[in-house]
Amino acid sequence: MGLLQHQFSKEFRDIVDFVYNQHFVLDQKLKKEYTDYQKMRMREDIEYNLSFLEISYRLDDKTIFHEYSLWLMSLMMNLMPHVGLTRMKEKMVLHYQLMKEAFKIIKVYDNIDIINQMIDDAILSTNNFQNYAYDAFVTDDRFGLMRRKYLDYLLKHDSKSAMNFIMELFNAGFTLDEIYIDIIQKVMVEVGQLWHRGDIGVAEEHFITVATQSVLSQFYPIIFSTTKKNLRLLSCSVGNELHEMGIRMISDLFEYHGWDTLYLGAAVPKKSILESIESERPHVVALSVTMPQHLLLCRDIALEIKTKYPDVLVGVGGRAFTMTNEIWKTWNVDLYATDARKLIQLSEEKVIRVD
Ligand code: B12
Repeated sequence: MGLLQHQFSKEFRDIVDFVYNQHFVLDQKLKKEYTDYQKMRMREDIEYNLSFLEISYRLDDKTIFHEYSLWLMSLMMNLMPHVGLTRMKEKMVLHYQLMKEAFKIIKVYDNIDIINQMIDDAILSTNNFQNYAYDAFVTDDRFGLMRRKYLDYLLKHDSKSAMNFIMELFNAGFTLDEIYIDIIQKVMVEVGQLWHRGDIGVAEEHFITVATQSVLSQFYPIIFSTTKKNLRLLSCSVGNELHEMGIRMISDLFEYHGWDTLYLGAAVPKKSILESIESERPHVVALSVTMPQHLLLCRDIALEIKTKYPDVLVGVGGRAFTMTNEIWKTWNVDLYATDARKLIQLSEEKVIRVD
């Protein structure tokens, strides 16, 4: 999980230290058994778990930590099946109890009751955990077999056939929206689940991601040759988010549908986003978040854009929002959608009304 950099407050660091140290106090053997590397990974994991609790608290959305506790239990069972379900539940519950103890002793937030409720909810869902329900991958929609075929090529490391297959689909009349959303987006979600279940490793996940980016780039000559509508989109991922394929796909499909697009990638400072809005005057700004830790920054950026440029339509989306209790409804934003096709449709409806 080391890829996720999260800025904690000083007090939150103390919580991490407390939980980390208590694990060794409770299990004296661990100190001798664990290598320095294992200790470092353990600290990172504690930070990672607490970062979900922190963002859940700061956004006042309990769903984030609830969803995370289920995802985590499933991940742990896949990583360490030999531990067994009962023992794993005990370990996780102990971990949550240490968190509660830490918050009791170290004062971080005023409303400790909410923190306790969130941790109690995680304990409950851990104790009730049976199996993480995945969506069926090959469904009976007309793209199911195509997804299977594309993924199988990539799992066999045959990127050339994967590329040719996708191009053949386009030549056979499938639209770019269908190829991007009904095939590639769903394959990428499945890739994440394969990683989560322990069926493929990080290297495999990275290979498939890179190969898929090459597959998408084949379409650039087509995407950039469409007739333009004099509508502009500015898009980026928020914070130090490394997930940017979803928002890149959004930008590609807007361009394909006749918009002029400016895709800024990831890790763009708020100041630079605002400067780009000033110079480009886009009709729509799309902000993407995959890891919930970046939601707070997304809210701040969206708010500032709406304050300075009330006529610009601001859209938010990405996987992080599906882990919330529809949090975008409480923000001052204009658009939310779960895929690029819906966002294009909503944007075109709303832009016409504003112009
Ligand atoms: C590829 C991938 C990566 C790549 C990203 C490369 C890249 N260039 O983007 C790399 C290797 C960097 C990566 C890293 C990590 N990842 Co990762 N990753 C994925 C994976 C498999 C696919 C992401 C993707 O491209 N999806 C396809 C796109 C098309 O879908 P999308 O992003 O959702 O976008 C669509 C919609 O959401 C919507 N949308 C998106 N943005 C916007 C914006 C607006 C305005 C609107 C309206 C709509 C909208 O439209 C898009 C297109 O239709 C996902 C699995 C998943 N379920 O998504 C895991 C996943 C997101 N990763 C995960 C994790 C844990 C990590 C890591 C922490 C560890 C790891 N696995 O290596 C790090 C963290 C990195 C960081 N600091 O951010 C978890 C997150 C779980 C959680 N609890 O939140 C997932 C869900 C895997 C899993 N099933 O467990 N990852």
